Amino acid sequence: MQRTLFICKPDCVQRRLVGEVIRRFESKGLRLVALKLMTVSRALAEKHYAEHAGKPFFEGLIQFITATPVVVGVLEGNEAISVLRGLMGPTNGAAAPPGTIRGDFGLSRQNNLIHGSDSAESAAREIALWFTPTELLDYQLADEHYVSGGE
Ligand code: IDP
Repeated sequence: MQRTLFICKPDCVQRRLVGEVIRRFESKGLRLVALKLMTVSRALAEKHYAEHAGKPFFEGLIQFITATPVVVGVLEGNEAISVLRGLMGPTNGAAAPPGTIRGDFGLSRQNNLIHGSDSAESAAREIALWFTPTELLDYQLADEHYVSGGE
């Protein structure tokens, strides 16, 4: 079992696509272990995107992510990190394949609806950045055995 962080970015919230995006996570079999609606401070945004500091798109990205609320959450499941990345699609919405969130709903590189951790190290760092340990809930779903069990 892995945990991964996702963010429904401001464009996702503004376009009322949060329900559609979370529906895809649930349909796939991922389990929500944390979820909240919040406005992102500049300090948090800069920490979250620290690896991009200094890049030409960095300031625009910080402005974008702090402008209006986001929905941020943690998902758990078998290979949750790569499963979420697959559901998202590649960064540029214009190039993302149909069937992915970015491929189905956008044409932008920056306003690409969704963030998902890209490695186990990023997931651990990002979950600790956005959530306190008590906000991460431990529970089972009734269909877990059918969704993730077997070979
Ligand atoms: P990812 O979200 O697909 O993992 P990263 O390369 O980690 O992509 O970039 C983080 C975020 O920065 C992207 O999701 C996107 O919002 C923004 N971004 C990345 N590259 C560009 C760009 O060339 N122009 C504008 N924004 C960009």
